[in-house]
Amino acid sequence: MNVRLKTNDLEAFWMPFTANRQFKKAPRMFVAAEGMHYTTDDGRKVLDGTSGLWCVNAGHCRPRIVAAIQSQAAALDFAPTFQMGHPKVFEAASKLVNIAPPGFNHVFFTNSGSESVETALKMAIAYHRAKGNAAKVRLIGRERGYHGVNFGGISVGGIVSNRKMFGALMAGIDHLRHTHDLSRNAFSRGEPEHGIELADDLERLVALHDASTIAAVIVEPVACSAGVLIPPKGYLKRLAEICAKHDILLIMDEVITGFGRLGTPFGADYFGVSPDIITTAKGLTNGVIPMGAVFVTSKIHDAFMNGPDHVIEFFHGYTYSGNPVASAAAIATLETYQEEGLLTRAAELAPYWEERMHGLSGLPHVIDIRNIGLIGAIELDPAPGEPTKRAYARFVTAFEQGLLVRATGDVIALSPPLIITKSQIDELFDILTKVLKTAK
Ligand code: PXG
Repeated sequence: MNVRLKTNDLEAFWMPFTANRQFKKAPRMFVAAEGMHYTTDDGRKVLDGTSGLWCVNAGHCRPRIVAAIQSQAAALDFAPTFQMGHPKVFEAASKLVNIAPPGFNHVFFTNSGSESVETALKMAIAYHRAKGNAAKVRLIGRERGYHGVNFGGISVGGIVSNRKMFGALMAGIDHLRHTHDLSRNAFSRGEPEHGIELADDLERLVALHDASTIAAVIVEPVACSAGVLIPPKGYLKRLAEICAKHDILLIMDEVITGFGRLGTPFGADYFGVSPDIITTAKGLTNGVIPMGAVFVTSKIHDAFMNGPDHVIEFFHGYTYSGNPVASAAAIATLETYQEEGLLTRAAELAPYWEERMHGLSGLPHVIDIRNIGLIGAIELDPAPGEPTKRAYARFVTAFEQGLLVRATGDVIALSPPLIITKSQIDELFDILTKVLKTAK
């Protein structure tokens, strides 16, 4: 396939999270994809080292998912889920509950990770109000956290560039410190040894604000967007214990860790932690159709189900919550995951992945390597006075050499589709080694 666009044709699309002027001078285009590979507009194959944007967990253009979308679009394109229903959305929710951690019996549908986060934050505040604790309204996030780009998400989030241009944000928010500590944990394999005590930050915030004013804590099990920050051993368990002690809900934002990324269906399974709410999106439909899902325990759900039958219990929802085509895509995606054992496959690959990841140590400018499940990150020493440039240059060189990686800050992040083979892992690291050796 050869679809070349002229530079002038690129003006209309204001690209998200992109240096638009730089990109449009030298665009990089994909025109097709299959399995582990993209095809570029000049006909080159590029190995997908990032599952698109952490979402194509089963690999590209999977026939079962394609067929499900095609037939659903032809049979029932749209049906409201406000005071109406259609079978696929109930089937999708039931299938999700079947793979969810114990106790997560209910699912609320959204269209993205950002919307899942907003939904979860609203649920948490409304839950406490329904229980008669109307003062529990504060939300606690964490420095370097990423919870999407809407106002609630950037307020609890802790990535400065995502916040500083956008005003005063939500009131009543505070943040835990982040857990990244290269001085103690550089080149850790899996969960780092040091930093469990950072969970006690929550006790500090409770002492400051009082638990009677705090609704929820939201954290990513692994903070991927900020450069793959892996929680120290025992950290999440301790955080969950402190939440439970103070009747503070724990929201785990599993938009990336959901659907097999760590080698278990969810990060909550991996870390043995029981949150109250889990936010997801991305892998839910294999990235093909926008859809998100918020999983809640019966404790949360049932707290809403107590007024008269005719009254709407939760004044919240999106036109496309549980859209039929998205629901069909989710069902086919879950069937693909199950048939191929993809929700646990990363556990089998993780030891090999870890070996190859740490084989990159000693290459120029590499100051840390970290890995968990089928996620990896290489942190580079920033170029003097020009942070982010080094990782970006390696991302461009890798693309030219036939590998898609993600550059965030001075970190190169990897998260290939869960169908990757050992020989493709070799190919990925062979290209990356060359790139790290030669890029300027
Ligand atoms: N929560 C988490 C934990 C995420 O990682 C979102 C919410 C927002 O999802 P939506 O669907 O609204 O984008 C995310 C998204 C990257 C990268 O390369 C990460 C995300 C999105 C795009 C790029 O780190 N995470």
